[in-house]
Amino acid sequence: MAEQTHYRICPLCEACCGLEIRSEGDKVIAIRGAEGDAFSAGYLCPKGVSLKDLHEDPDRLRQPLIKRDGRFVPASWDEALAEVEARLLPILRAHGPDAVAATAGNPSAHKISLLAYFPRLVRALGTRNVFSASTLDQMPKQLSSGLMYGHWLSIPVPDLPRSDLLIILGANPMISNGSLWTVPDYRGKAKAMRARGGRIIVIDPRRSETAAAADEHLPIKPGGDAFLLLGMLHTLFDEGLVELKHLAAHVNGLDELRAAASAYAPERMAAGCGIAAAEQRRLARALASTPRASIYGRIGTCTQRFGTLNSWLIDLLNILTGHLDAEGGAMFPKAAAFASNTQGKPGQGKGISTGRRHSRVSGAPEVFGELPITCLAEEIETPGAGQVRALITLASNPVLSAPNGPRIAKALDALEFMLSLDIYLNETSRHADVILPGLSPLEDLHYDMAFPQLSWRNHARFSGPVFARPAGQPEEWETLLRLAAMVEGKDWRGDVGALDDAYVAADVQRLAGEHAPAVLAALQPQRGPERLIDLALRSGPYGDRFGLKPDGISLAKVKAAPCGLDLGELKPRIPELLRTPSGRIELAPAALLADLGHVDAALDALQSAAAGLLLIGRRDTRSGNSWMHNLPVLAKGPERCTLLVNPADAARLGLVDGSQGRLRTATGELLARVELSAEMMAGVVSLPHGWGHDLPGAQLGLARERPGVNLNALLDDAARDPLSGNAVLSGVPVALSPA
Ligand SMILES: Nc1nc2c(c(=O)[nH]1)N[C@H]1C(S)=C(S)[C@@H](COP(=O)(O)OP(=O)(O)OC[C@H]3O[C@@H](n4cnc5c(=O)[nH]c(N)nc54)[C@H](O)[C@@H]3O)O[C@H]1N2
Ligand SMILES: Nc1nc2c(c(=O)[nH]1)N[C@H]1C(S)=C(S)[C@@H](COP(=O)(O)OP(=O)(O)OC[C@H]3O[C@@H](n4cnc5c(=O)[nH]c(N)nc54)[C@H](O)[C@@H]3O)O[C@H]1N2
Ligand code: SF4
Ligand SMILES: [Mo]
Repeated sequence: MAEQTHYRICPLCEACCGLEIRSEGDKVIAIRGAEGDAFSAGYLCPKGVSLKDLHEDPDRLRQPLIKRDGRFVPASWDEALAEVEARLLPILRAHGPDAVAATAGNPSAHKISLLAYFPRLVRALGTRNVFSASTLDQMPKQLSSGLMYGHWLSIPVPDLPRSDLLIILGANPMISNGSLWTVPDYRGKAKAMRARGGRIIVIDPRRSETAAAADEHLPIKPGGDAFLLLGMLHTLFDEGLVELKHLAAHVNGLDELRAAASAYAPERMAAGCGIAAAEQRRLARALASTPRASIYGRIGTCTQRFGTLNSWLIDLLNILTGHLDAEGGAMFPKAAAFASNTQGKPGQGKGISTGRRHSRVSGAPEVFGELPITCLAEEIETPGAGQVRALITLASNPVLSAPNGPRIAKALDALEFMLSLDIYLNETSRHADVILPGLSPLEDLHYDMAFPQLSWRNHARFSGPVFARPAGQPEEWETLLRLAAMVEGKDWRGDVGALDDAYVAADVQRLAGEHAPAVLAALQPQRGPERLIDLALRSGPYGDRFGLKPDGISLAKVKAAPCGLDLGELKPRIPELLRTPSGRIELAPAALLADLGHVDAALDALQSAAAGLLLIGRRDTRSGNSWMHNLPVLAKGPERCTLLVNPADAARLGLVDGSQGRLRTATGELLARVELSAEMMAGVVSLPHGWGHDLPGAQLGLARERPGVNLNALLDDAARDPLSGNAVLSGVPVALSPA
């Protein structure tokens, strides 16, 4: 059989690497980075290689499963969907839309089939009980960005290739490959930047791989970032370092901000962050005095009580030093498709709002159309009108990935019906009544909707499937559309293309008004995601406008470049990007100023708290959240689910390397293998998340051999950033003793 070469974008993390995949018949022969890729230029990590193992994994589901008398049995697609209809619709009819909850997990952000079509199902359901991994991750940054710039995905990224100073907080791109910053080969780019004299400073409780490869590492008390950032903000005003430069005409609220900042002298903040006042001032001065510089914070700064404040303060530091929207600073990408900050009237908009609904039990406000995923269990457990009785999970494994996973597992068993769209029978989907499998990534087409909005360089890339999907197995968008139609009482068994036509016609009508018929005709005969991509590209900022701009791009043009189209380096976008009602950057949103009022109380509480250990997480190159531990190429090598303990702490507690340590919090208790590590700041221990694969009923043969333990069994699901609803996953007090 002839060997074939395919170019394919990796869907496994935010780096979005272009891969070169060689195949023979239905076998993968080799996977490597595509040297000619317009965006990632040959980079890949071991997870990219694992796409072969994922494709071949015997545990990966290829057929729907229905639970009968407590056991899963294989079913046809028709049988499985009919089962959903028979069990889900009566619940909806009897108890109303809020009785059905839906949760979308991390892979949903990486698959257009899921990201574009999940909202169709959610709208059809009409439920307020929508949850996602966003409230375990980046919701604070989305909220602060929305409040400041007017849209949830207007998030600036460091312009590393032209930068001379980058300060990183709470991110480890050397291992994570970047987050809210699509930057394949961070390692190479950082090395090149330093080789030409640039400097990188990393602020992290652990001397992470990124810190080890930087010019400086400053350990910070977990959860202490708000204090450091406020100390730096204070310094900028106090020392007359504020220089808005090109942004001067585009900001609101500078006076309110100056007044608010005056209370946070670095000397007072030092106790909260563990970083001396002189160091806080030095960091602020370095940022202000380096012409091309930025500060970037990621998940470590979001998964805290003050996640939204941190996210805001980071952008404020960039703005007040004139580094936002400036070359070498923090810049806004301009995506070719799907970016709300390229749609509508440039420079002004409706802004964002939160709290249009609230969760029933805790009263948590809706943010970006969702409720905090840490509210899921209580919404199932608590009786009364609006109680959640059925759940649809989409690529979501909250039993391992959300705080108090064991409570969630128990709650799932109390549901009247649960449907999982997942590719594994795992810790969460084992609770389902029906599982509908997705495709292997190699059987799916790929276009990133979200990540070009966060990319180090503008680009557009598409990849088609490497292999044909198995006969009879639908693409996931088709399944989602059938489910949406089912819920809406339409004929869901018929032609899925016709269902798609109806949804798209409504979208195009909104977008194009009187031109809708012509636009729809121009998109023929495409269907599904390809039609959405073509529509978005052609009507987007580089698009051909359906012929009005003949040099512009379309899906056909992107497809004609199998290694992608480069759309150039990042360019300044203010004021065009702004979508606030004022048409300015809001420096001092009222909700954020109000939350500042809680910082003092937190500082007092910190000072009176007994000095104990604080628990943080970590990521590993050969792991991807909770679901890649069943792939041989990633599972090999040393045990990864270990508890990193500073040697001095270990000695004090009587723990030796390799021994079992007992971790205890108010929420749970577990045993973890201790690994002594001088990387850890004294008083801080680290356990990775996404482990605990020994739960009964899951079908993950390899992962079960070395299951690890579930960090989230220790974390309190009541601990949230009240503004964004984001879970607190870092800096959690924990007791540790020899087992
Ligand atoms: N303590 C702690 N907890 C954390 C974190 C942390 O740092 N510390 N990180 C958080 C973060 S940032 C995130 S994003 C979440 C992630 O947590 P989740 O959103 O739960 O996502 P994953 O753990 O990646 O699990 C993905 C699920 O999707 C399934 N899946 C994979 N591919 C497909 C597909 O193509 N189709 C379908 N239908 N299903 C698929 C997998 O089998 C798995 O069940 O975890 C969070 N949890
Ligand atoms: N290999 C691999 N790559 C991944 C993933 C994976 O599981 N494995 N997951 C993907 C996902 S879903 C995401 S969201 C991204 C996340 O990507 P990153 O944001 O880069 O996340 P981490 O690698 O967890 O790095 C977070 C850092 O924050 C530090 N930290 C913890 N608490 C604090 C604190 O209070 N303050 C400060 N300043 N630092 C703190 C931790 O020590 C850690 O070094 O990674 C993605 N990439
Ligand atoms: S860094 Fe690895 S997992 Fe992420 S996109 Fe690239 S190859 Fe895939
Ligand atoms: Mo994430």
